[in-house]
Amino acid sequence: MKLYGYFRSSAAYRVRIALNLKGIAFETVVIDLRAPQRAQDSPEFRALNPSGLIPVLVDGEQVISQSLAIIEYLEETHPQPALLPATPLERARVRALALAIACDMHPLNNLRVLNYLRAPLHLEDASVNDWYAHWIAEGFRALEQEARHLSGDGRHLYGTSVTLADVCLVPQMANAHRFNCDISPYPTLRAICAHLEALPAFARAAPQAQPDAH
Ligand SMILES: N[C@@H](CCC(=O)N[C@@H](CS)C(=O)NCC(=O)O)C(=O)O
Repeated sequence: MKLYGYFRSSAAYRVRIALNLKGIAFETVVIDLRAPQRAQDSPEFRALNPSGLIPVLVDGEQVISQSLAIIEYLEETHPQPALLPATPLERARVRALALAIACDMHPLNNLRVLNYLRAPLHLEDASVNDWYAHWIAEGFRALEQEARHLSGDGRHLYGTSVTLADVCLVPQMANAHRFNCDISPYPTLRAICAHLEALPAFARAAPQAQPDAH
């Protein structure tokens, strides 16, 4: 399998974690999102994914976009270890946590959104950083409440084993660190991430562990 990604892409980070957890070998194709490269805008990459977003997984002849769709594909093709629980209700709870991050938080702070705030809308860096921190705080405040009820051991966002929710949480926390957001109000989320980040599958997927980070 080939994963089109970039060390700083938190959506690609989710997929790297899932691939590692499931023990699936993959090759990374680096799509450098930074100007002036902006490889996401190249005709070759747009032919693969017209939205110009990473990650993209290529499995044989098949091209799959959207990190959560990719992870659900991996879950169905490589069921063990399971990232979704056994019952429909539990699966809905885990997906709700994952979607709270992937749909309600992450898109608001994506690179192209920040670039739009800076260029056409002329926002200063300080205002863009406030925007970033605001949406992190909105999302994490709610997730901290959820985690207090749903974590079974203070080491996982849901229950007592690694799920799709954890796969989304750790990269989002990395984004919060990168943009110097105040994460002191979220002790439960911080404890969960501290545990997860030390697991080999998460550690190998971390941005700083990727060859393109250097
Ligand atoms: N919903 C998509 C989001 C993908 C996404 O936003 N990727 C970012 C990197 S984390 C990207 O490619 N940004 C390029 C840009 O903003 O120009 C997913 O989960 O895969």
